[in-house]
Amino acid sequence: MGDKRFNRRNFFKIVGAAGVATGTAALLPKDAIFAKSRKEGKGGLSQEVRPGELDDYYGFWSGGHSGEVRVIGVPSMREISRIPVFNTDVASGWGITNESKALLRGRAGGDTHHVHGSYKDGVYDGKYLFVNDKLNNRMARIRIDYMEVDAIVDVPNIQGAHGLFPQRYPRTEWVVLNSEFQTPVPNDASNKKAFDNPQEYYGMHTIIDAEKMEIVCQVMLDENCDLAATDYQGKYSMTTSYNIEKGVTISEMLASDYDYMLVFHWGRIKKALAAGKYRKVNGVKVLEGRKGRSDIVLRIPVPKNPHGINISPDGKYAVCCGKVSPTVTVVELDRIDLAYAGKIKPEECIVAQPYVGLGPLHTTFDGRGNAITSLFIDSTNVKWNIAKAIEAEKKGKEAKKENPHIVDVLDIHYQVGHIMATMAETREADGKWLVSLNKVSKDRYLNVGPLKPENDQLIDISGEKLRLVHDSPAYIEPHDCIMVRRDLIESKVKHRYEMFDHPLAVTKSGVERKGKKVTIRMTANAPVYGLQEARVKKGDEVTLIVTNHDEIVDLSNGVAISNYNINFVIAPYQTKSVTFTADRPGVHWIYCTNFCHALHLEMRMRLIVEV
Ligand code: CUK
Ligand code: CA
Repeated sequence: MGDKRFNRRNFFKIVGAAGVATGTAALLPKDAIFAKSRKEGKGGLSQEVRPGELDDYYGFWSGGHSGEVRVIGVPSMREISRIPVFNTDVASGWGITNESKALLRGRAGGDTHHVHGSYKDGVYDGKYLFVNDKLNNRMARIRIDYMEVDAIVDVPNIQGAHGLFPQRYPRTEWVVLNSEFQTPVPNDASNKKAFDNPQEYYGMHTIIDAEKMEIVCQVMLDENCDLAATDYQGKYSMTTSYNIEKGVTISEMLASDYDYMLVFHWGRIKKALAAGKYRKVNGVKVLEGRKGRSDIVLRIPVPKNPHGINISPDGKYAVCCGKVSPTVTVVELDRIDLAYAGKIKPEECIVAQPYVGLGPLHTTFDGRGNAITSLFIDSTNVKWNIAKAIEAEKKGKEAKKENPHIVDVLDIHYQVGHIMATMAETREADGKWLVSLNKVSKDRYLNVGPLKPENDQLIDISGEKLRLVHDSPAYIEPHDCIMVRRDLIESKVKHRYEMFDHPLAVTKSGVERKGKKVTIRMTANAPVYGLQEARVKKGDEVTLIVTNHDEIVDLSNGVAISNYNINFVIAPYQTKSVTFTADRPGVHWIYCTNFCHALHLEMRMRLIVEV
């Protein structure tokens, strides 16, 4: 149990008793953390995480049109935290502070679908998460040490920024981001001739530098790009395309009997860039990738309107989900070299096309040669064996009829989109847990009105059969997730900020006026701010900068300005700032919103706005 004096509850008692003086925090060790690892149950996987125990995996969930990312403990399925990304979050102040506004550049709102981590040698390196914004066409990077967004790159020339995947090998230098919607290029008044001519709409496969968060280039296509993947060799990225027709209505998008899996040749992309074979559109290098005009894209025909694409953890196969076809297409990645060399036809890269059921959307892997595919229409997860599917394909029609590849089918509740197994997008897929991100929960929870939660179901995949263990409600609407072994993340995550990484970190409180611009600098040490009052004049442009000087783990302060709709939280050693116009005269209390101390309620000061 450790020293009882040092847990958080007792900390409040001690500090409360010690009085209001600042610096009482120093009585406590800086990193008093006593939670324990979870004990594994007997006879299969146990989901139980007892009080005081920690989960085995960090789950990173996209938040869909909430615009955020969520951190879920697996297997408990407890929501541990939310990382605001493209949204406004009034609890933390994301979208309210100057720091977050600078990153959002005036657009707080988003639609996050795919969260993926940075890699080294095919396994997460614990440095970054990347996430797309389908709404405003950008990509954010979250630094894992603070679990906070540190960069957002706006991507011109695309719409429906959707499939996203980082380079897996040798390390993440590039991240690819797809445009699901074709548009004119450029898409502005200069090109209005194209508005009514969808044949002049194009898709883009965008490549982003993961460290610099700048666009490396875009590959222009006639097709749209839906989901994305990268191989385990650093040679190719892939996407599925469901609108090779350039349709603008559903029936037009379904007109062709087939669509494509597109494969992008990174070596040739680098060569084309070095040779200057691009044109610049909106400041971005655009490479020619259209059919018949370029050798950097390979088109593998797949049944019409495919959706997910996932790479098996052994790096051998890409699995493309049929969506409107009840099959998945298995592509052997070694054959892609041959197809690029012109030795085989693109369709000869396909080594199996097994039946899985109705509405296959996404596939994940257990690391033991099995794949698990989500079936939206059937509302099932189907487990199937990759080798058996390939073998049956070789033997022919009769062998395929028996569906020898299918291992198990599990009913889920209901209408599943993505599924993901623990570590499945890495070389170290461990085949323990599967999460089925179901779009519809219907009757699985207490009725909360017409708008119901999603239903994330936890499934034990350690045995032959898929075993449903837990239902977990999720607010609208996660699309995808990854589950990362705790040891790869935990040691990277910090308990406090580096105070002076923020150029405006405050060490001395005070008010400074330059004309109509007023800067209020103050420290926060629970339960006091560094100032008791600040006086400004009506109409002043006021910048408030606050630094939390408490080093105690988990001792965060809030800063809220009454009637000014300003509210944010500062974690240990963090600095945040806001700028506002003092347009409401009077006495306005600035108070701490984040419970910090026995005298938390007294942690307040006056902002006096004089006329
Ligand atoms: S998509 Cu939503 S269920 Cu954005 Cu990965 Cu398939
Ligand atoms: Ca189509």
